[in-house]
Amino acid sequence: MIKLYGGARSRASIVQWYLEELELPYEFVLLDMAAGEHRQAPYTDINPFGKVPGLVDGEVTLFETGAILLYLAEQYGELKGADLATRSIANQWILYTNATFGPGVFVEATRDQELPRHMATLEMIFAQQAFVVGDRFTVADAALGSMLNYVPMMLKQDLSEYTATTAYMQRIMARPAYAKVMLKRG
Ligand SMILES: N[C@@H](CCC(=O)N[C@@H](CS)C(=O)NCC(=O)O)C(=O)O
Repeated sequence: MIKLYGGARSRASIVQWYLEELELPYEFVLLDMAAGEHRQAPYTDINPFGKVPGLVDGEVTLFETGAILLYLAEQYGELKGADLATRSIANQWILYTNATFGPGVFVEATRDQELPRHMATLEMIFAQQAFVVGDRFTVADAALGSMLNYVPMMLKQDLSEYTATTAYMQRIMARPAYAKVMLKRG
């Protein structure tokens, strides 16, 4: 069975949400991050950098949220058997989220400049389509949708002027798998 390693409040939730979307059986291995369990063996056999999430599926051992999402989509999800162009577009959005949007928006020093730039472009995209890659939910939404919803939640940024994007964020939040994993707090 797939084993997902994470902390109580960590990016492992993004992977867990996508596992729920795919309706895959999995075990969530909760690491005691306050006690530093993620920085010690045996977890460092999965991620030698001591960060979560990590995933083990049979012979496959992975770390990095984006790499894990892409693996799951290709192995079990909508990218199974997809052509190179389709897989590359998913990869593009996952990399955009984690390498461009995330660092630009979540780093305080660049936020004021970067957030409006990203939001203006995303607004044009979501004014035309319901999801990141068209009219249906894909792994690209697991990556970008989770990160976008973190913006008001964690950074207390008001995104209400971006009406098409906030409607997209609501669509993401209304998904049963998202609610089950991401909104179960307290
Ligand atoms: N780019 C990595 C970031 C991983 C990361 O920074 N994870 C955090 C939790 S959200 C972590 O493990 N922090 C603990 C630490 O750095 O000691 C990914 O998306 O997997």
